[in-house]
Parts: sequence; structure tokens; C-alpha cells
Amino acid sequence: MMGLLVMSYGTPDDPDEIAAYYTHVRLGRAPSPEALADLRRRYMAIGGVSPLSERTRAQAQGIGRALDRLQPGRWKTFVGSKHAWPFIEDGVSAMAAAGIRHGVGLVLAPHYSALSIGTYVDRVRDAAAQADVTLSVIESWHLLPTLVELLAERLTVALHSLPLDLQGNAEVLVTAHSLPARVADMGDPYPAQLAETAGAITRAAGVKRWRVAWQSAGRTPEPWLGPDVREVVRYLAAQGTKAVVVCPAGFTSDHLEVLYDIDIEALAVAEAAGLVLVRTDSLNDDPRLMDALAELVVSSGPPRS
Ligand code: FEC
Repeated sequence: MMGLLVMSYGTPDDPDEIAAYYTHVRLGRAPSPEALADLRRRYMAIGGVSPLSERTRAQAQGIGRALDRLQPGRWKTFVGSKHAWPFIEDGVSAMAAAGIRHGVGLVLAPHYSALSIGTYVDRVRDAAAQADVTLSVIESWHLLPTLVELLAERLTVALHSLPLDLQGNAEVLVTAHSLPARVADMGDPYPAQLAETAGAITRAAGVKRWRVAWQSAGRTPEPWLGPDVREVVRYLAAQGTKAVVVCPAGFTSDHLEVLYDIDIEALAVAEAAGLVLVRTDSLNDDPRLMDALAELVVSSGPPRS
């Protein structure tokens, strides 16, 4: 029996957990009361809790079902989050407790950075070593053909949702979570991988006007990768662009960074600048993506003996 550990960022499932979650995200440093209040306000604006946990579970189940069709009875699926229970380490322990010795780890975010996927990989490796489990982690899947196809389809749908007279004057903004700008000096593949995804999906959708933008940068003094999506929206409006389609390609599911940072915050900036903003639907547990990820998992695991 093989194990699959499906990993995502994690979210507080109850408003009472926001402080502990935020402290975990900040590597054990408690946030200031102002920063905590601001994060609470953002969760309240999307209904109190993020749908991330529910989406991750649905994605794990979808990939699990697809694995069962590809290799009946060979795989058991577990979930683990970076910043909330069940943590990555809990997922690995559950795998070991089920008597599983070999498996694959998959993060539900397509682009690799040492500061993002790299930290999931480190934690999986440490936990696996302690639990005597061998896990190979898929580091990126930003050009997976089905990912490109599905994002291109969603891009086309979003473009066509604009009023006819705006469709010819719209620009596509392909976004991912910003990271400290020092990743660029570290030779980190993250910015190039996002550009590659953006190029592939816009090519597949036949979109000519597009650019990459960053979103959700941390509230710290150090510089973060830019330009920020809100800055780009203001710039484009000043240049006479009438509509933008935001495609948050760096994420797979609905959660705070999409539902607040794009649907509320970036939308308000667009409205103030007199520009229409629409967003591509999230991939969530789209069965075509779940099937493709299951195939990727099978090809990343050890061959069947
Ligand atoms: O829906 C939810 O409740 C959780 C949504 C969520 C996702 C997510 C994904 C990524 N993050 C990445 C990097 C950073 C870095 C910092 C950072 C901070 C936060 C905070 C919240 C948050 N992140 Fe996140 N991230 C999500 C949520 N993230 C909340 C804290 C408040 C704030 O700044 O807004 C800065 C840490 C620090 O302050 O030291 C860096 C990256 C991803 C995409 C890859 C992945 O999904 O793992 C990269 C979803």
C-alpha cells in the first residue's frame, strides 16, 4: 500500500483560532493587536471562515478516487497543512500508523519556491525520517497540460463574461502569492515558473494582452515581488484599459487570498479607478484536474513491483 499526502496552506476553521494560526504563519512570533484585528476583519469579510479546509479535503478525495481507478486498492490518501491542524507532520504520522512505508507528497499549489513549496518539502522530509516513511515530494507542476488547459478554459469563460464592448479592451493579469523580493536574487524558479504558466495559458486561450502581477504580499518592511495587482489595475486604468481579468494561477482553490484579496480588495481598487474586474473561477476539485494530479502522483511514485 502506498500513501499520498495532499498538502495545502491551512486555515483557521474557527474565528477563535485566528491568533494561533497567525502566530504559526509568522513562525511563532505573535502578531501585533492591530495586525490581528486586520486579519480578523478580512476573515469576517468572507463570512468568518475560509473554505480552504473544505476544498482541500474535497481535492484529496477527488485525487484519491482517481488513484483508485488507476491502481485499485494501491493508494491511501492523507491530508496535512502547513499552518493548521492536521499539520503536515500529523499526515505523515497517520500514514505511518496505517502501516504505510512509502508514498508521495503533493502540494496543491503549482509553482516552486524555496520559500513556499521548499518549506513543505523540508517538513515532510523531517517528519518522514522520524516516522520511518519514504516520501517523494512533487516540487512543481506549473506546466501540467491539464492545468494549462483548464486555466485557459476559465480565462476564455471570464473574458466572455465581460460586456461585448469591453472584451476587445481587456487585459489578463495572471497572479500568484508574492514572496520577499530576495527570492529573485536567490535564483529561485518561482517568478519564471509563473511567467511560464502565464505564457502557456494565454497562448492556449489565444489571449494577446496579458501580464504577470503579484498579490497578497506580506505586511513586512522588506521589499516583496511586484508589481502588486492593485498597482497594475490603477496603471492600466490610467492608460485607458477598460477591463481586467484576474487569473490567480498560483492557487488552486477558493480561500482568503482569492475571496478577499482579489474579490474584495482588488475589485474595490478597480471600481475606484473606473475599470471592470472579473476573476477566473478557482479550479477547486475539478475532476479533470484531480485525474491529472492522480496520474502525476502515480508517475512520481516507485514502480509497481
Ligand atoms: O484561506 C485561508 O485562510 C488561507 C489562505 C492563504 C493561502 C496562502 C498561500 C500562500 N502564502 C504564501 C506565502 C506567505 C508569506 C507570508 C504569508 C502570510 C499569510 C497570512 C495569511 C495567509 N498568508 Fe500566505 N496564504 C494564505 C494566508 N503567506 C492569513 C498572514 C497575514 C497576511 O500577511 O495576510 C508572510 C509571513 C510573515 O509575515 O512572516 C511569505 C505563499 C502561498 C502560495 C503557496 C501555498 O499555497 O502554499 C507562497 C492559500
